[in-house]
Formats: sequence, C-alpha cells, structure tokens
Amino acid sequence: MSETTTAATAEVAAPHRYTAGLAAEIEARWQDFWDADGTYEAPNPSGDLAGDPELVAKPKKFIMDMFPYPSGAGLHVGHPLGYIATDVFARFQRMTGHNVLHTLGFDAFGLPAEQYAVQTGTHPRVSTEANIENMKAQLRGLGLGHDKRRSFATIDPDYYKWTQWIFLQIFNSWYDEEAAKARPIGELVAQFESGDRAVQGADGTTRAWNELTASERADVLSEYRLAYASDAPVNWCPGLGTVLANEEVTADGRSERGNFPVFKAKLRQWNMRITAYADRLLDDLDALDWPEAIKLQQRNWIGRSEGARVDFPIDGEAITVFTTRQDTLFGATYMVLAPEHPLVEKFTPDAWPEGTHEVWTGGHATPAEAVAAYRTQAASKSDVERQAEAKDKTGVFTGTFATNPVNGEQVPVFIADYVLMGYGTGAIMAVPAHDTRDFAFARAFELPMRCVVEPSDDRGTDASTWDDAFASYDAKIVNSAGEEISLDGLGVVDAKARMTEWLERKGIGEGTVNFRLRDWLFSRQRYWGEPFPIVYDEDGIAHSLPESMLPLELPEVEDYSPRTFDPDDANTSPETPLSRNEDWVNVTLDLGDGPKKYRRETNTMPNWAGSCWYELRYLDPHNDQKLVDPAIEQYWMGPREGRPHGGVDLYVGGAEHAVLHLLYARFWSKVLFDLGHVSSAEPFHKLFNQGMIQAFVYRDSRGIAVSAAEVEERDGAYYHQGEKVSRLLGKMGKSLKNAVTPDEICAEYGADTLRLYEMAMGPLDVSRPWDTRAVVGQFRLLQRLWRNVVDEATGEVTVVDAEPDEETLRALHKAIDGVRQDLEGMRFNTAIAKVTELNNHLTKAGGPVARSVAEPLVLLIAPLAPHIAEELWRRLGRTDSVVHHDFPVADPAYVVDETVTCVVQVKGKVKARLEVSPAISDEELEKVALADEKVVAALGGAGIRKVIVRAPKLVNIVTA
Ligand code: ANZ
Repeated sequence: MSETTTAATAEVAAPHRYTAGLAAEIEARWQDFWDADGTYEAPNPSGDLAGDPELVAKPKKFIMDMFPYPSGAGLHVGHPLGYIATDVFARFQRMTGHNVLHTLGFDAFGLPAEQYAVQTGTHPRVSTEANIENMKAQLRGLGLGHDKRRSFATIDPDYYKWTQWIFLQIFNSWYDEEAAKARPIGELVAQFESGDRAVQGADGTTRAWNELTASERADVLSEYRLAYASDAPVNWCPGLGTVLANEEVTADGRSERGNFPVFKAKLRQWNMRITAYADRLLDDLDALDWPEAIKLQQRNWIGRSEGARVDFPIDGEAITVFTTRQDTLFGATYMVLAPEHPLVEKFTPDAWPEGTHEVWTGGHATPAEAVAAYRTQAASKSDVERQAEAKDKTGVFTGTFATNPVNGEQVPVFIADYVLMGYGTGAIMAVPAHDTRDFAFARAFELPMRCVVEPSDDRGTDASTWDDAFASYDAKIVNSAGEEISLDGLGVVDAKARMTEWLERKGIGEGTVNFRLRDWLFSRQRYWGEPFPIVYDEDGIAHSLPESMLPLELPEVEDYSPRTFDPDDANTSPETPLSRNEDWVNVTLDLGDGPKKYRRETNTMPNWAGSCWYELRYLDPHNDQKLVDPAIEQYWMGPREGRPHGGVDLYVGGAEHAVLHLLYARFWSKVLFDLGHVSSAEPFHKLFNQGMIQAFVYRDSRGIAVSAAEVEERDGAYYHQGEKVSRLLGKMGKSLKNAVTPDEICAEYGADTLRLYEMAMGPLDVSRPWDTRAVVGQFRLLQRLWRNVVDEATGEVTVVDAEPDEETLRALHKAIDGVRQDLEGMRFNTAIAKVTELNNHLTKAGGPVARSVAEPLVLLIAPLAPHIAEELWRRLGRTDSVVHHDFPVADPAYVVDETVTCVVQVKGKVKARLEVSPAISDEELEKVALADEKVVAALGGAGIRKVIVRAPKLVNIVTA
C-alpha cells in the first residue's frame, strides 16, 4: 500500500486526527487571530508610571534576539533556534504575570546586501526589502509572539535619522577625564574661552583660544571629540574596496568577509574614541550577567596592562618605552623601536660605529641604508604576521646606543618588526632572559642576556646556557642592585612598585596603564550605509547638520557598486560611491549663518552602527521628537536591583558577536547615558549564547558537497547516486547543500512540531546536529496530546468533569512544578520531557481525561506549542487566549514523593523496610514500625529499652 492511501484511509477512519493538514489550518487561523487581536502588543507606560496601576502591578521583561540580517537565501532551520527559545521564554513570562516586550527588527545595511545587489543588478533597497518580506513571512509561520508595531529595519529613514542623530551627539561631545564621562563639546569650548583650560599648540606652547583661526580651533576640538576624522594608518582592503575596523580583520590579517588581504594605509577616516571608555567598558562587565567566555573575550580585546613608561636617554633626548616588567630593568640589554617609529631617522647616524658586528648591520654599508631596506621589508607584513611567535626574529641595528637609566649601561638600539607602532610607545626595552621574543632576537643577534628573576627550576642563573626565557610573576628579583636602587630579594609585585616609585621620583618614568583597544574606525567606502550628517565648508572644516535636516537620506545614484581593486595591490586608494554624485555632494545650506557652499561627507557608516542602539528603538518606535521617551526607557531598561547599569533582561544570540557588536553597543549606551539621554549605562544585562544547529555534510571523492537530501544510507555507509560519499558534521547552509528550511518542516508537520523539535534537541547553549527523521517524534507527541482531548472520529471534546485519581494528580503537579522551573531556567528540552511524561501517563491510563488535568496540560505546553494549545483551549470551552492565561501552579502536597523508604533497625541490624509518607510524624512512624510483622518477629518478645525515630527515614529499636 502506498503512503498516500495509508494517510487517506486514516483520514476516513479518523477525520479529526491531528495531521499536517489540520496543523496548517489551526496555525494559520491563530496567527491571523493574534495579529488582528494585537495579542502580543506590550503596553508602554503612559507618562507617569505611578498613574498606571496595571503596569505598576506587573513586573516588566524585555526579551530580545540579536536581530537578523535579511539575506537573500532566506532562513534555514538553524536560524530560528534562538528566536524560538526567546519566544518560549517570553510566552512563559507573559503567563507568569509579566509585561513582556518581545519583537524583532532587521539589520539591513551592510556589505552582503550591497554585494548581492551588485550581483543581481537590483538596487540594494529593492532586494533588501524583498528579503525582509520573505523573512517576515517565514518567521510569521513559526508563530513567534512579536509585538509587530515595534518592528523596523535599520534602513528605514525614520530609524537611521536617529542613528545619524546619535552620531552627532558623539561628534559633539568630548570625554572629560576628571568627571570620567562624556560632556557636550560646547562645555569644552567654554573652558577654552574662559582660559580655565589651556590650549596646547603642537609645539607645546600655550595659546589663547580667541587668537586661533577657525581651522585651528577645529583641529584642537578634533583632538577631543568622541567622533573625529584623522589621517591614521587604517586597514585598507582593495578587494572589498573599503577600509575595515580592527575587529573585522581576521587573525591572519585578512578581511573577515571575503577573505581578502588587508593592508595598512594612511587615509583620512572617521573614528570613534571608544578608547576613552576602556576602563568603564572593563569595569562594568563585572555586574553583567553574561557568559564568562564572552566577558573574557571582551577583557582580552580591551587588554588592560599595568606597567610603566621609562625614558632611556640618548644625547639629551630620550626613547620612551612601555613595559609591564619595570622590575626587570636591570636585565634590559638592548632596545627595539618599531620600524615606523618617528625617532628612527633622528637616531640613525651617518656611519656604523667602529667595529659594528656584521650580524647587526645586515650587510649594509650605512645605518640609513639598513634601516630603509628593513622598513620596506616590514611594510609588506601585517601586524598579525609581525606578532607571530616565530623563533626567527629579524631586525637591524640603528647605529645608536641609549643609556639604561638604572645602571648607566650603554645598550644598542635596534629596529625590528616584532615591535608594533600601534601599541604602547612603539618602543621597548628588551629583557632577553625573561621574554621569549627578546630571547630569540638576542640569540640571533648575539646580544647579552642577564638573569634578573630567579628561576624556579634548576637551570641556574647563567642565561646564556638556557634554551628559552624564564617568565614568572611569582619569583624573586636577583642581580638588580645599582647605586641608587636595589630590587634584590623583592618579589615581582613589590619590585614593580619600588621601581615605579623610583622612576617617578627621578622624573624619568611613571606608572601607566596601557590598553590594547584601539579607536573604532567608523567610515566605509560603501553606498549601502547611513550617510554621515556632516558637511565640510570651503576651509575643509567639518560641520554637523542641524537636527531639522535629519534624516539625511541616501541619494539615488546610478552606480552604487563599490570601486574594488586587485586584492593584492596595496597601492590603491578607495573611491566612495556617493562621491560620484556631484549634485548631492555639493550643496548650499544655511547652517545658521546664511547660505553657504558645502561639500558632503561621502563615506557611509559601518553596518555596526544600526545595531548599536536598536534596543532603544523597540521601546518607542514611532517617536519622531526624541530618541526615546525617558519614562518609557526608564520603565523597560532602567537600573533595578541586581542590575545596577540597567539593560535588556535577556538578550539571545550567537557567541560570534563577542567583540564587535557587543562592544560597540556598550560604548554607544555609555555615551548616551553620560549625555543624559538614557538611564541605562549598559544595553544588555543578561546575555545568553545559543548553540548552533549543525548538519551533516556529504562529500564525494573529489571533496565536493553533494545534496544531503539525495543521500541514502546502506549498512552504515552513505551513497549519492550510487557513489559512496563521506559524512561529517558541519554548518548548515546552501553552499554545503544541506540546508533544511523551516518552510519544509512546517509543511510536513506544522510549526508547533518544528518548535518542539528545536527546543527538545538538547540544552540551548549546546550545538546539536539536525536530523529530519527525528522530527516526527515531536509530531507524535502532539498527536497524542490531541487525542487526549479530542475524539479523532467525531471531533468532539472528550474530557470529563470527574475527579482525577491520586496517581494522575501526582503526575500533573510534578509536571507543573518541573516545567515551571525548567522554563524559568531556559531548560526547554527537559521541560518538553516532563510534558511528554505527563501526556504519556494520560494516554496509558486510557479513558477520558479529567478537565482539571487536560486544562493545565494545555497551558503547560502553550509556551512551546502555542497554536495547538490555543486551539485545544478554545475547544475546551475557554474564551480567553492561552497567551495571557496564568501558568498553572503546582500543589506542593502532590509534588513531594508519594512514599519514602524507612529503614527499621533492631539491635543495630536492618530488619525491615517500610514505605511511608514523607510527611509522617515521629509518633505515627513509631507505631507503624512496631506493628510491622518482621519487626515483631525480630524482637521475638524481647523488651524494648528505647526507640529512636528520625521520620521519615529511620527507626532504631534498642532492646533491653
Ligand atoms: C620588558 C619586558 C620584560 C616585557 C619581560 C615583557 C616581559 P602586554 O602585556 O601585552 O601589554 N611591548 C611593549 N610595547 C610593545 C610593542 N609596541 N610591540 C611589541 N611589544 C611591545 O605586553 C607588554 C610587553 O610587551 C612590554 O613589557 C614589552 O615588553 C612588550 F620579562 O618590557 B616588556
């Protein structure tokens, strides 16, 4: 018999069975109802919260997903894992008395949209909007309870108006170190005008503000602004035709997107002074409820190092180094400058000093020649390549010696590419005995090594005999006694402190903190991004557009494709698509001092901009007067007990966003907080990283992925069109030909089954392999649930108004208790196991189910499988929605175990085991024990001296 006839026969016999067809009908109907009813719309406080008794009584929960990028490929079943999880959680919170804000927008600017548009020849807006519509339809089919009034896309002009507005807040503010917060730039100007703050000229002299030209003032302010343009070495990617942020460059120096080479090039670009917030970004992590792994990644990325700056004099000048080991100064036997260090020329003499070692000169006739040759060589390497822990260190002597300030020794100064210009001061003191890189370099260049930290092993203190450096923070200092200072015998920590104090006293150094974090490169040479609300006057001074001119909309251009170049050609420079539109670029505007000619900024913002503040827009999505109404922001995001910086209650997304989005969004929050626009200094209080849904990748003998749907399994081997193929667990995706779409699964089983399957696959934070064949298991659960309420033949509800038996009551209340705890703890897989157990109990018991059991069962599954739950609820005669119904509460009397085993000892030996109620009293237990047959037999009529009772587990009878 074919499958179709089986299904057809079943439908005749049981026309009201829960089939894919019925699921589809139910799901579509309730989705329409929920939309029309506004079931998921979360009210905002209107004005004063105190005047809103309903909201005062209801705690709030703001639950968010990392919003999707609407790609042309649409969703596969891996994408909605997190969305389903937050939806289940949000539904549970609604049913436990919370006002829940849950919605989803779209992050729609950025490179992929533009590249897709370039490939297909359609305008990015057209293709992006079509992708959004497609994705919305896919998501709607999953029954996600989103407040749709609050959804938006980052490309909507009335959204990016505020992205531009925030940019201007950042541009028009500075970081006041003393107050440790951002302040409006006008307050800085006032300090300059009044003379409260001195204006430092480039030569170190003080100048009067009112004597500066407009252009000079702009330059001074640029040194303070939190968003500023500067000519700095940036990551230029010719293959993509744009510059990239450090965070977008991979560990091997290529573009994260597209895997193209990235070069350092000096270009005028916009930056965000995120470094001003390094300390706060670090400190505030402590109070966040985030996975430790993500916190650690942020800490490492920010990279706080405590150390000292130390001056090494040369001919009345000095080279300043940054070291984290000032305790090892006596062991510094040479110095290294980054090849690009600006002092290199100055300290390069005309000729090599008498008798300079051949290895030091690299065979070059003069220091200048050696330096020039080495610089060319170093320029072709990325920072990452330069920092790689390769043993073969390269470099060249500059021909100069500096003085080690602790012992007056003359130490040679080298340039070498393992020292980077962008870190510390771009110069180091080298301590070969205690630093691996210095050790390798010293070996190669035959430089002396001096052990100044006592080794904890038996290598001895003659470093020249060692195989590698010895590094420790937990050891004693040796060989470090000079005329003015001695560190001998001190531990590392104390020695560092003593040295810092001495350096500061002598005025030749100071303790400092250095950060690895760099300012955030904020401009891109792209069309599909937010235009900068900045214009330049005829002197090239940047002006912000007034708020009334926002949004500055992206102009329509003929050619929006980026100008890309030979990926390997570093000698190229970017061309912005917006610059090709002269009419838009050159404008006459009145910025308050009469109409004048300006040129617009033609870079666009990076795609990260739109996701830096979207949580705030969800709160007050249609406000066109303010970023967000303060009372509304305070209600949803403001600080509460246990969350001192405020923020979203739950934010779910992938672990790959540890440093980019999550760091940028924190930074914007802090600026907005400092400027008084929001009460929350952190965007996301609790972060949860969901695992990935993986899928098997099948490859033929050439290693090419073949369509997973066409693979057959025979005796544990896999075949594609007769050819044996290999099988490995990997990512799911179109390119690996193993994508399964939610649409397929919904068509075959319905969304409720898909939701249950995804949640049942394992703990949410663990990656799990997709197995289409296993989905049916959850479908069967729903079929059995249906059968426990509805007669498949007649469609009549079968529940009865009878008292359930004791065993059923126990099964019910245990399930309620367990499911409640599991949903609260986001253990959706075990919650499903408990619902299944209860449902199976009812199936096995047979006969009609009592209403007092059927109703809570439906409520238990409602967060997980909302459509079938809503349907059964209404069929049970209820007229309200399950969505806002109270979640069942367990009766503790039925939750405790029915009986416990009590051990009865006679003369110290176990003579009986009794099944008793856990609530039994001592007296009752004693009575039961003494009446037990075995106990009576064991006593054999002997007199009882004492009975020790520890209800409910132990009775000990001592005989006379
Ligand atoms: C002397 C020394 C002795 C060092 C020793 C280390 C160990 P973190 O912890 O990452 O901040 N350094 C400083 N500036 C550098 C640059 N621009 N390029 C490459 N290396 C640089 O690292 C700080 C240490 O890295 C500094 O401390 C310096 O080497 C080196 F036993 O100074 B140290």
